[in-house]
Amino acid sequence: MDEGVVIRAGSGTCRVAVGDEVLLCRLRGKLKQGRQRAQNVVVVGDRVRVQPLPRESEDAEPAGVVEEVLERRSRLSRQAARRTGGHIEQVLMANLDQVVAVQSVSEPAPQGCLIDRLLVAASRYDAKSVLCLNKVDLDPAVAADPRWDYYTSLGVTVVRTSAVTGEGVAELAAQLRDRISILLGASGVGKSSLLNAIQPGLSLRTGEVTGKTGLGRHVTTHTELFPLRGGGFIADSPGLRGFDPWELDPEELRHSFDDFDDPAFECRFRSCLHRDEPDCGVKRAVTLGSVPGWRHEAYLDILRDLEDRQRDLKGY
Ligand SMILES: Nc1nc2c(ncn2[C@@H]2O[C@H](COP(=O)(O)OP(=O)(O)OP(=O)(O)O)[C@@H](O)[C@H]2O)c(=O)[nH]1
Ligand SMILES: [Mg+2]
Ligand SMILES: [Zn+2]
Repeated sequence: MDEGVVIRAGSGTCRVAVGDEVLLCRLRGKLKQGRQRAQNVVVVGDRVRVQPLPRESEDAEPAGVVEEVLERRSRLSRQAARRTGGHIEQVLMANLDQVVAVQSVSEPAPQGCLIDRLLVAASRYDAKSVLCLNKVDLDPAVAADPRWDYYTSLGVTVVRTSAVTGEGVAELAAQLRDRISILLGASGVGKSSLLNAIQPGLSLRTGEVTGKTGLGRHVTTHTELFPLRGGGFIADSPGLRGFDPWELDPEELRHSFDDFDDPAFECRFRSCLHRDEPDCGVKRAVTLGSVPGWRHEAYLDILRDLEDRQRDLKGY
């Protein structure tokens, strides 16, 4: 039996890279049983044992059967959207080292706190994080906003890129080398374009951003993992509409905002959620300017969602 890496997963089938070959595989029936929902049995990045099937003809696609999914050393999960089932873990990728949160400076313009949500998820799963600010050619002033450098102080690597001019692309490629990463961000921010720039020949499909709404068209429809020539793997993914980290409670959320740690020592209540409580050190830090207001807003936004969800679960 061969060991390989899942580079693309569908329902009941997946593509597995075994050495230089890619096998179209179905899953052994017993794998689909158990408590786990079918969509999470095998995800991109999973290491699997595969039984190759005999070739039916010379030009038939190599095929096999996934017999076993090896234990995941890490994963990145979110809460499935309500319309697809509510309180269900959706594993986006397994065995990753790094999350690259991609945001364009314009077209689409930075939206709310998606970046902060992705960084929370990365820290929740102990993945390294990179913030890639793309399309810097379109609006150098937004690209230069010190807000982005604030993330550097949180331990995030910030890279400014343009898939069109090539600016910063080598720097991004250097961050990906020898690591297993996933590109995440809204539709149209340029994830696939960046991969095409990093590795010409991938020829991933990209799409215009709609003029009227300024939103992407959800061109990429599957998460797919690609080996990088310089070493490492990178996954491209479909544009996100939002991101709810899986199984995060308010307590953990506070701890994933590292910049709140110091000011939180000054909160009157140890259990302070930095919202309506009196004598809150974090709110004071916002007033004094040492924590930016938008970080506090992002935190409150995620907190509100977590609490809404907990309320839904309890059924009131
Ligand atoms: N000006 C400029 N345009 C870019 C840049 N990067 C990408 N684009 C354009 O932005 C549009 C969307 O790019 P895609 O690469 O398809 O975006 P995506 O993030 O993969 O989008 P989804 O697959 O829908 O999630 C395309 O028209 C690209 O040509 C950039 O750095 N500068
Ligand atoms: Mg894409
Ligand atoms: Zn507080």
